Amino acid sequence: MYKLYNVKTWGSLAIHCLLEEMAAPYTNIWMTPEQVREPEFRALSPLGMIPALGLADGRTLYESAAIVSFLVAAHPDKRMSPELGSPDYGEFMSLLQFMSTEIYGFSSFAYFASEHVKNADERGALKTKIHQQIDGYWLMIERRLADSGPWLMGREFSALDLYAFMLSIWGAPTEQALHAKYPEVAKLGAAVRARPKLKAVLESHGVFQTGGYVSSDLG
Ligand SMILES: N[C@@H](CCC(=O)N[C@@H](CS)C(=O)NCC(=O)O)C(=O)O
Repeated sequence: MYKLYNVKTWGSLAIHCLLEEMAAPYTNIWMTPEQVREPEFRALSPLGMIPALGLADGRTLYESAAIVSFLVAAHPDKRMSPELGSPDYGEFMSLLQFMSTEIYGFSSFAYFASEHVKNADERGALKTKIHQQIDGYWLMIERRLADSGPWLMGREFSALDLYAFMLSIWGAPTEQALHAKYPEVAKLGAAVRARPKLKAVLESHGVFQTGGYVSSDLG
């Protein structure tokens, strides 16, 4: 039985969706942002970040891409990735790492921009630059979906689509603005929301409807 350390709309959303899609046994542990920042949580997961996944033997995994990679490999019968070790799996891993390092990484950098600058003007300039970078990454995803969709791995739905969906709800300035610019990304979002196993999870995070995510970013 896994333990999912979960904060509504945070990086645990994709893992929460994946566990539900796979019908894997897990205990869901809702946390507040304040609890995540307590030393007790850091004792469990040294990164002190969400998502974290507790394993049956007491260890805790962190880093969203690593958790996704672990889960798809631990439950290959659920077919949430291409066959392990196949060329398609290599491509799956490239996309997963790209989304995690570049889109998630830069999104976090934008979120915490005020920690890296001296004043509001600098913060605005930094965020503009970061969002231009992220926009280029969404263009890559849009083109891939247009060329070989409807899913990121073509005709086969996979964990990548859940991960991309999570990133898209954080779209800047809003999810709707991202959809207006990238119609294939909008279609992916609608297709993920239409998956019967995900309705309750998405409702529990308040993101079953487009635009349900409300950023606590200071701007
Ligand atoms: N590289 C990490 C990033 C995780 C991350 O940035 N998580 C954020 C929430 S989306 C977090 O836990 N922030 C801690 C905080 O705000 O105190 C991953 O992919 O898991």
